[in-house]
Amino acid sequence: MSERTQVGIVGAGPAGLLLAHLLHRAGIESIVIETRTRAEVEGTIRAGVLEQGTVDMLTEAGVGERLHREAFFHRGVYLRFNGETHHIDMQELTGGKRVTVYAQHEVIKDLVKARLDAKGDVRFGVADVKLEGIDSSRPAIVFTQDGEAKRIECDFIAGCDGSHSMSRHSIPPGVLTRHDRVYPFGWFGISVEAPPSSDELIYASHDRGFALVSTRAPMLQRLYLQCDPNDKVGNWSDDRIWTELRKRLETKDGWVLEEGPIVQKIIVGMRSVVVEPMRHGRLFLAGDAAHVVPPTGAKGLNLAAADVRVLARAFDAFYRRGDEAGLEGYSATCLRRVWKGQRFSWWMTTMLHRADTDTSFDRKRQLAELDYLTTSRAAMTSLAENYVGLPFDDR
Ligand code: RFL
Ligand code: PHB
Repeated sequence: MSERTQVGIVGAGPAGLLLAHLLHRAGIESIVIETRTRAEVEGTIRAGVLEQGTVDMLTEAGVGERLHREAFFHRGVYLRFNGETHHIDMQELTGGKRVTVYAQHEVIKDLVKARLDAKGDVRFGVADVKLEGIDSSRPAIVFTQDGEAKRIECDFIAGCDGSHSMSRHSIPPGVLTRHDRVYPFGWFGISVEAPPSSDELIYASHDRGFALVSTRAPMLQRLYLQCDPNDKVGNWSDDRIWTELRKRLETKDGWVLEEGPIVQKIIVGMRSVVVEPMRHGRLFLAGDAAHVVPPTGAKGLNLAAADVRVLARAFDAFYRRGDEAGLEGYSATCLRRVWKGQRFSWWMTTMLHRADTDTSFDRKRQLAELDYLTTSRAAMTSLAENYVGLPFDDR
C-alpha cells in the first residue's frame, strides 16, 4: 500500500531537516527518509561555522533559541603567517554581521526536535531507498523499514542525501553536467578536551602546511591540520599531532596552544563539485547532493541552507498560487550563490594550503596575497563579506 505526501525528502541532514521544517511552517506536508539512525545523525561531527544569513533563517524559523544561548559569536577571524597574527574584524567590515560558531550536529538536534515536537514524519534507519518516476507527475520513494517494503507517492521529491546522493544517481545519464576539482591534500581533524587557545578562529598558513584552530564548547576544541588525503589516522600518534600543530601555529610573540586529551581523530579529503542543473523533472537536488566545497571557507552547510530557503519559497508559491516560476528558476537561482561559494572556498583553500607541486614562487605569491589581505581594507572587506555570507539576492 502506498502512502502519499506533498514533498518527499531524502536525507535528514541540515538540508533535508531544514526543508521539512520550512515546509511545515508554510503548511506543506512532507515525509523525511533517512538511512542512518537518529543517534548517528545527531552524533556526526562536521561543520562549525554559520553565516549570519543562516543564523537569521534559523531564528526566523523558530529554531534559533538554543543557538542564541549556546553559540559563540565572534567579531571575525585571525589569519596567521610568518609567525604573526592578523585580526580581520568582519563585524566592523560588514556593518554588523558576525561569525557564529555552533556545531552542525547541534543544528541537527534542534531541527529533529522541532520536527518531532510538531509531529513531523521523519523515518530514521530505513534501507534500500530508491526513486521511481521522477520524470512523471507522480514520483515515488520506495524503501524498506523494519524489513517491510514501503512506497511513498509524492508531488515532488527533494534529494537532500549528501555528496554520494542516490537521488542524483537516479537522474538519467547525460542530463547533468559535473564540474569537479580534487585537491592533493586533506584535513586531519581532532576534538580536544581543553580550554580555548584563542578567542576567535585562527587560519594559519605555514611552510609545513595549513592549520586551523576552532572551538565547540568551553572545554572542547576543534583543530585541523593539512595532511595527505590518503594518510591513515593510525599513522598519527597524539605526540606527532601536537608537535606538528605547535610548529604550524608558532608565533614570534610566544602564543601558547592549549593541549589536552584528544577524543576524536578524522581525515577528510577535499574537493570542489557542482552538478548542473539542480533539478530534473520532479526531483530537486539540494545541499551536498548538488555541490561540495572544501571546508576551508566554512560554506557547505550554509550553501545547503540557502538552497532549501529558495526551494521552500518556490514550493510555497506553487501550493499557494499555482505559481511555478520559483520551481522553474530554482536551479539557476541557487547556482549563482553556489558558484560564488565555490570560488570563495577554492580561493581560501589555495591561498592557505601547500601543494607538493608548489614552487618557491607559489609560496612567495601566497605570502604576498596574505600580506595584501591583511593590510588592504578593500581586500579584507572582500574576505569578510564572503565569509559572513553574501546577501540573499531575493530579499
Ligand atoms: P549531509 O549532511 O551529508 O546529509 C545527508 C543525509 O542524507 C542521508 N542519506 C540518505 N538518506 C536516505 N536515503 C539515502 N539513499 C541516503 N544517502 C544518504 C545521510 O545519512 C545524511 O544524513 O548533507 P546536507 O544536508 O546537504 O548538508 C551538507 C553539510 O553537511 C556539509 O556541507 C557541511 O558539513 C560541510 N562543512 C562545513 N560547512 C559549513 O557551512 N561550515 C563549516 O564550518 C563546515 N566545516 C564541513 C566542515 C564538512 C566537513 N567534513 C567532515 C566533510 C568541516 C568538515 C571537516
Ligand atoms: C570547524 O569548526 O569544524 C570549522 C571551522 C571553520 C572551517 C571549517 C571547519 O572553515
